[in-house]
Amino acid sequence: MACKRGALIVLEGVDKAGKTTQCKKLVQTLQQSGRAAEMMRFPDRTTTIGQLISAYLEKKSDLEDHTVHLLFSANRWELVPLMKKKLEQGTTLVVDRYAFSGAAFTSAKPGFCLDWCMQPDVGLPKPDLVMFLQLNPAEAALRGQFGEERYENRTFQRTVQQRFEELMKDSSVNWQVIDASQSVEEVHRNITNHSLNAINVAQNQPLGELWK
Ligand code: DGP
Repeated sequence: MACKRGALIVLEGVDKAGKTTQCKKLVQTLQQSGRAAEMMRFPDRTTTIGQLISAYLEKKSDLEDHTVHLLFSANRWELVPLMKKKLEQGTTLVVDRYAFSGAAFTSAKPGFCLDWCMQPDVGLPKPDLVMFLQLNPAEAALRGQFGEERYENRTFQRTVQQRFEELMKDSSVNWQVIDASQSVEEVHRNITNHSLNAINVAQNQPLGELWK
């Protein structure tokens, strides 16, 4: 019998929502329960394209806005063969940010519409589940100052949040909103429940294509 495919699970949210912590905990819990699971993150700063993006985010270089948008997308596409291979082998992928961050962050810049921003990512592997870690700006502020990287300021993040809300209206994507103001353990329990469901459903379904 062919091995059942893994699920593609994405965590999204504005900065400070706790995505990275929750991705790591989810992978650990899945592994401890005997399931094959690995974490990925976008941007993946280790590739050649990722290094260009990293320098841009650290403000060590300036790149034209359309250009950097396409680089972020290219960084996801270059990992697609590896993602598909792992999923086919039965490994569940827990991904810290994906095309939704791509569309939300660039479309928060003046002169960009959401539709244009989504186009380069059309056809990427479609997540079986996208969890949006919801945290209002006041709660995010309590979690400390933003760092020094590009995009890390409150006004920009508020616009990003609005763009995510637009994206969540798309019912072709399995969105789940998670209240990220709860304790780390409570958020983890919620995320684990949704993920176990998605893993069960994904086993019997082919991998889809995003925004198609
Ligand atoms: P992180 O490594 O998760 O801190 O993400 C780096 C920053 O880049 C964060 O502010 C969100 C932003 N970002 C992530 N993906 C994209 C993307 O595809 N396009 C744009 N413009 N920004 C992105």
